[in-house]
This record gives sequence, C-alpha cells and structure tokens, in this order.
Amino acid sequence: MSTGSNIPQVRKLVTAIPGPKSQALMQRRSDAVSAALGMTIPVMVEKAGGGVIVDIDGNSIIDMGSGIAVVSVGNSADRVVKNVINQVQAFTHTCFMVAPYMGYIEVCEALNRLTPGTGKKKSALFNSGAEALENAVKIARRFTKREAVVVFEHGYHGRTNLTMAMTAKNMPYKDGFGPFTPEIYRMPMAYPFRWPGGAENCANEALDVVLHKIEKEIGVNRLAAIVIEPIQGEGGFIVPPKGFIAGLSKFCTDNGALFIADEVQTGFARTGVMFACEDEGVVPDLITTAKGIAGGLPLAAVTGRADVMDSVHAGGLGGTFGGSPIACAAALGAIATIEEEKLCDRALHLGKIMRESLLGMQKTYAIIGDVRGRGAMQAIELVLPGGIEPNSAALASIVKYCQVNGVLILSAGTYGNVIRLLPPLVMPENLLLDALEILNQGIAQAI
Ligand code: PLZ
Repeated sequence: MSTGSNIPQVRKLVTAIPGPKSQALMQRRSDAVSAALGMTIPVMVEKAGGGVIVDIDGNSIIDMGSGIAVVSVGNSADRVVKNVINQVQAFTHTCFMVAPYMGYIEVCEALNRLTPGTGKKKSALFNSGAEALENAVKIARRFTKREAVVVFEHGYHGRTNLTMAMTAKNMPYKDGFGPFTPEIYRMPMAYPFRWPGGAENCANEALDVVLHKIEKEIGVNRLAAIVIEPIQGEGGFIVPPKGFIAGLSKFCTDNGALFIADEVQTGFARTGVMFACEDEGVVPDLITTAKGIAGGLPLAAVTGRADVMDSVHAGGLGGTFGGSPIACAAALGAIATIEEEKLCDRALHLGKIMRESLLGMQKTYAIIGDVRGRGAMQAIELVLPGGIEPNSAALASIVKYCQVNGVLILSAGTYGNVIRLLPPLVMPENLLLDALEILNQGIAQAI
C-alpha cells in the first residue's frame, strides 16, 4: 500500500506535546482567532501525509482522525496534488453558474455512477456538508410540496440555521443560536446499546416507535423527507440494527416522502463499501456527501433521482464557489485513488484490525461498554463499570494520554464518552498497531 507521502511513517516525539515552538504560537492563535473555535491537539502543523501529522517542533504524530474523516486517501495524496496543481495553473474560478467547466461535470458523473441505485441520477455540488444538507432539504420540499422533515436523536447535520435545527446536540452546536427553523421533527434513534427495551429488542421496537410517531404526531401527508446518517458520526458511531434504515426508506417510498442518506461522514469507502447504505441494501432518493470526497479540499454534493433533482426551477440551486474547479480536480484525484488503490477493501482490513484489538481491550477493561462501527470507522463507548452510565472523565484522560504519546484520536457522542477511530485508509498497518497499543495504555492508566 502506497501512502502517497514521502514523510517517514513513524510515531516520533522529539519534544513534549505541545513542543516549545507550538506553545509559543498558541498565543498568536488565541490573540487572532475567535475563542469560539475548538482545538483537539495544541500543536501547529507543518506537514502531513499517509498516517502522520508532523508539527513545527518535529514531532511525528499518528493521525487517527483524518481531519474528521476527510483525508481517507491521505494528506497530499499524489493524484490529488497533481490534479490540483494542474487546475490552479489552468484557471482557479469562473463560477460554474456563469461559465461551466468539465471538472464539475466529471465529479457529478462519478457521483451518479458510484452512489447506490441503477436508475438515472443527477448531482449538484456545494462547499460543505451542511450546505449539502440544506440543499437536500430544499430539493425534497420542492419535489414533494411538503414541509416536514424527520431527523434523529444523536444526529449531526451541520452548524447553519437549518442544519442546527436538524442536529440533535445542544452544547456546543446550538446553545444560544436560536430560534431555529420550524418543521424539523426529531425521532428516537435505534441505538442498541442504550435502547430502553434492551439491545436485543431494538431492531423490533425502534422502527415501530418511529413510524407510529410520524403517523400520529406529524401526519404522513405532511412528510417531505426522512434524513438519517446510516451510521451516526458525531453522535458516537451509532450503528442501527439491520432493517431500521431499510424500514425507514420503505416507509418513505410507500408514502410519497423522500429518504435522504447523510453520508457526509460514512461515504467514500470509509465503512468498507463506497457508501454505507449499500450494506443495508438501501437506495436513497437523495444522498449527501462531503468530507472524504476531495482529499481535503472543500467540496460537497447532493446526488439522487434525476426526476427529484430536476424538479427544482432553473436557478433555484447554486452558490458562488460550489463545485470549485480546484476542489473538483482534487475530487477526481481522490476518487481515482479510492478506486485504483481499492480503498474499500483496505477499510475492511484496517477495520478488522481495529475491531479485534478493541474487542480484546473490552475483555480487559470494564469501562468499555460497547465496541461498534463498520470498516475503518470504529468506536468504543466508555461507561462506569457494571452499567451504562457515561464515563467522560475516562475519555478526557485517555485522549490526553494518547496526545502526549503522539497519537491523535477524536472523541464523539452525545454524552462525550465515545472514542472514535478514523485513520486515513492509506495508513500503514504497523502505524495503526502502534496507535492501538498507545490507546490500550491510555485506557489502562485511566482506570
Ligand atoms: N453531516 C454526518 O458528520 C460534519 C463536524 C465538525 P460540514 N461533521 C463534523 C464540527 O464540529 O463542526 C458533518 C457530518 C454529517 C453533516 C456534516 C456537516 O459537514 O462540512 O462540517 O458542514
């Protein structure tokens, strides 16, 4: 497996984390940047590639987050870099709505080909995941001439006004930012680990509860769309039981509503298939993508049924920068990398290594309540031993231990007690094993 990077693929610490140069620059960060922006690790990045991030003190840190599931093909992947350089030299911007160019069309063709379903599909491109979600809802409302949108507990869809309304968690995403847009209805999520009737009954009960609530509390004839992440990302890698997603999709089809899969985090090979809903045998009416689509450049898309995508009046969708030629060039490089390097298979392989390791740790440590995920999207949920009470104190201690030992891992979850692993799919195996060993030590010292 080529990492596409000439940076040595090792964990190497030459200073404490953060090192002196990083520490000195953090003052400039806080003087210049709004205090509202978070920060997972206080080091200043100099370069990154394959499975490592190198900071300005020369520390080489294993990247177990991929910039939140973005650099699946690695940082500075060859095909991405070459395409971007060529594109910048040719032209940087015309605005696709003003004067079109082929990169945009080719990305749409690739999305129409790669997303589930054999029917005629079309796409439109945007800048961010939130913008893709906004547009998916606009399209669904225009097509169905209905307004109600169903979303789920623990769901995350963005930080704009409409997507804040769709996102479940108040702090930090919504607190004080209201009022929010109306006609968004939140349903219970099929969350096996915390299902009130027990994990074994989640599959049977969750779908009934949700469909009943939609019928009684919203009215089926008012339902424009159900929007759901096939595996919830920020919510803590919650994997609904088989049949839940398919049941929602069927309900939409039977009732003239649209089923929208938010694959912003799960898409582009992350879960071992190109799109996670393939594993459910579900063909969404619309699918939103971003993150892993363009190797780190900002790009997002809505793809779906041609009749739905074409139902919007001419000029009804767009934006100055949406589908920038540079981001499209990067996406074509990233998609070629995913296909030619068989990164779906690679995601399954890395996923198997992570899962076996995490299940082993669960046997040893009573604070690991649940191990879950699919492909190279794996998580552990931390609890107080013997129950399901969230253990966010352990999480903080583990994340910190990993950082000071040169491993960057991300947290997630409504209760702030989930550790999620999202390595670049090109990460060498020995680096992944090294990161898992540090995680293991981090858990051991936290109990
Ligand atoms: N839908 C499923 O995961 C982004 C958010 C990071 P944007 N998740 C990372 C943060 O704290 O802001 C996300 C997602 C799903 C939509 C989005 C939104 O994508 O590109 O961040 O707008």
